[in-house]
Amino acid sequence: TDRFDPAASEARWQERWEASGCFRADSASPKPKAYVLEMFPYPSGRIHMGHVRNYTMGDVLARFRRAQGYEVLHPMGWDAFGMPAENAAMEKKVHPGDWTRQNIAGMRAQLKRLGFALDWSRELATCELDYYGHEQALFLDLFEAGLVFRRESEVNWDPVDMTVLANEQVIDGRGWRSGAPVERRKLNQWFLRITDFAEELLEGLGSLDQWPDKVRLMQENWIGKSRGLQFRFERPEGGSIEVFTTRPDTIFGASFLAISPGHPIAEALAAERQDVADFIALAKQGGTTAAEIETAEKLGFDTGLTVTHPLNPDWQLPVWIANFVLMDYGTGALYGVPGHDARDFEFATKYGLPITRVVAQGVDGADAPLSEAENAPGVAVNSRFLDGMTTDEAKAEIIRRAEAGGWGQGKTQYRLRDWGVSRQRYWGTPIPIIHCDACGAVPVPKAQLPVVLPEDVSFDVPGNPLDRHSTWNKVDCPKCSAAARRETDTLDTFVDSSWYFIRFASQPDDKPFDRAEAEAWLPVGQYIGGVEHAILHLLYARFWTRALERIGRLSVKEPFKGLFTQGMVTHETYRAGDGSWLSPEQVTRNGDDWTHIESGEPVSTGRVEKMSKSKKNVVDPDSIIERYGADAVRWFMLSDSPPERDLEWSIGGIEGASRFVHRVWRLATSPAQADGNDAALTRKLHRAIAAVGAALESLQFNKAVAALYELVNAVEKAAPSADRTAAIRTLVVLIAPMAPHLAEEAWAALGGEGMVVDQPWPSHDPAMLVDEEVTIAVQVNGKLRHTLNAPRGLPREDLQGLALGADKVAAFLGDSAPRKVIVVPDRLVNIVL
Ligand code: ANZ
Ligand code: ZN
Repeated sequence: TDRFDPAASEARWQERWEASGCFRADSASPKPKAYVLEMFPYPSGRIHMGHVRNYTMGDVLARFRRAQGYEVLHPMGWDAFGMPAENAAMEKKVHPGDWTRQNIAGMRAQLKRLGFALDWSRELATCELDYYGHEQALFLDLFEAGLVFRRESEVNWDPVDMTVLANEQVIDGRGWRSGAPVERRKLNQWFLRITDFAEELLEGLGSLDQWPDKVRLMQENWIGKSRGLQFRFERPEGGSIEVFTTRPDTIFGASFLAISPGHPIAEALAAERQDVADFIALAKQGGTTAAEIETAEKLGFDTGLTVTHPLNPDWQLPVWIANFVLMDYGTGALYGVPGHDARDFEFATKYGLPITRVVAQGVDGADAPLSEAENAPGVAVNSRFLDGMTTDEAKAEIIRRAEAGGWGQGKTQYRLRDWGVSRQRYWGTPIPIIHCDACGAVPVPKAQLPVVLPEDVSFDVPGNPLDRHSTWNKVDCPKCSAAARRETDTLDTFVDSSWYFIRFASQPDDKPFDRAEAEAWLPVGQYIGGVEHAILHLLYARFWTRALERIGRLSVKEPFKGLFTQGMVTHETYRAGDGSWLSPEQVTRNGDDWTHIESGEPVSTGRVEKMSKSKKNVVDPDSIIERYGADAVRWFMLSDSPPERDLEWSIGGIEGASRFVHRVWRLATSPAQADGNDAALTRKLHRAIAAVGAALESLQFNKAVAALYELVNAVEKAAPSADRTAAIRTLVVLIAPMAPHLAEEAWAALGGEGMVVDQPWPSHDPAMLVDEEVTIAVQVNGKLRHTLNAPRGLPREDLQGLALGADKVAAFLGDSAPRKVIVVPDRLVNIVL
């Protein structure tokens, strides 16, 4: 056995772990608990390197915690509902369920080949009845508690395919299949009242000290708390228009009023005037995401209406309808201040509306020209009684006057919107509601749950197959028994991922979770995933947990105690002469140049980018595992970069990792038995134990790897001794979280008892960490004249003797005896002449 054979060894140990049940989490265990979780994957088809990196990190931590004596919960499942399965159904004529379950089977096998320490007995898939049925029950709990409501809201509508589109199906404002410009359309949809939790979700961020600051900041911005003023502009013909502003200090810079195309005044006008109706239709084109609305070209329509400025009865402002004003934010209307708001500036420039400076960086800046909107705070100018006040003072002054004058009210506003959870799609959790003409929207009685998603659906025409199902959507009203209609919207898949970590912790058949069991594990101690989920998923999961807490189902407020967001796996990109992308397998290197294997043509190399199918710069984990083994892949994933940074995939890197695996194997199998001690090596071993432990504790996997490299170097160099043999055994335990198969095989080769996976984490002797030697500064009359090395803890008299005896010092002394010698042990000897 001089060569380690990953293929044979890995399969063997994976089977043994499975047979021993060692990764099963026992909720009733008296041991302290550790819940390690990586964001569960969407079963898109195959595991990619990003998954491998993410799950390897979690796995190392899970194995480390286990060795430390924790009862570890480290589960895996599938975020299995969602659009791609329906797209596959439309394109490949395969049922979304079949497509999804096949993908799960394939990806599960891939994960198993990587040897992850997962409790597969708790595996779940959100598309299965024993998950989404419980989700329906939770939805009804929230419904009863008043946290669910229905409201008209805008969706993306494809006018050619006659279907609602998900945001990701809108590409540059057009339907992904029809290519037709997307319109906004109003539909009745279900919402969760996340805005009720805005303040506590914001405050809760303060307690999440094991989260990256940047993620907390992103959530804070998303919640977007701001203090502002809501106030009325009176209309000369009677009535008024309410606006919300966060910059009341700019009130004298107002140039126009803008209302949303969905504003009641706009709709009333449209009912009478065709030109208004036409404009509104135009303004509603384009997607519904805030980002799209923000970047779309500004469009306006002058209604001819005017309003009166609240602080000057002689000042009339024109009322425009503008496409950038959202209906569901503030009051759906704003007053435009082009001098100090970028959107207003663009709008005013386009339509020739006045632009006035009302904020400057000093009172003498009142006349400085404006070449763009300046939104920085400063002092008020051109603003009558506000002139000279700071922005904050001026804000407070206007709010005070508005409240005193009864024309406005100071208001705290959150940018956070209620969470629209309705999706007009098939492959999702059916919303358990029944619509009755007489009784309205009636929740499905819990005894009638689950509402099972029908299997017999067709995807030959666009739209939601549930709408055109011949029987499924026809039901009797649970209240009055009249013929009624089932809700055909399904839940946003973010609902599915908002509580899967609870279901992992406890999965009884008859309810979503057992409270005591769930609380034994929660909160998740360490959550690991991509930063792309920094806002939505993490915020929704925090909300869902708090909602359950509020309705008395759980006493946990924050679901994820620690959060870690790992970097991406990147790879160089390659392009053929015609500009098309080439995959790494299609190219070969000669010297500094690359060629296309098939055509022999030269290839240009592009930037190092995240591995993605579109750029073809992906490396498939399977072929790499095949070639180098799982441990080498795991080792490489951990070694080259700090885990929060991007990791560039390279053949050199994986080959280096593979060589290392074999080096460790040779150490473990080289039978250099000998007696005798090696104090220096033992000292290095203890340092490595401490360093690896500290690195894993703080998720600095690359540092753990570096410490292990050092230790392996030291062991290789050391002469055979009993200490060396012992060091190799400990090394194997230290390496086990990262390269578990190698560790097991080596452990067995060393005659270790049982499996490495059951070995406790080694402890180090703190005394061994201290340097044996210290450097002593020798001063003569306070000036540094010499340094010498001495054993740590050498008594004063000995140090003094060493210093005085040194040749260099003797030269300074000459014949005279020192007047005084000051000794600071382990640090300094000062000789005063
Ligand atoms: C006047 C003003 C002057 C504004 C200025 C900004 C800068 P945040 O801070 O994100 O909460 N606004 C109000 N309602 C809106 C709506 N329904 N759709 C789009 N924009 C709307 O945004 C608050 C600001 O966004 C408000 O303050 C308002 O413009 C605009 F120098 O009022 B501001
Ligand atoms: Zn009824």
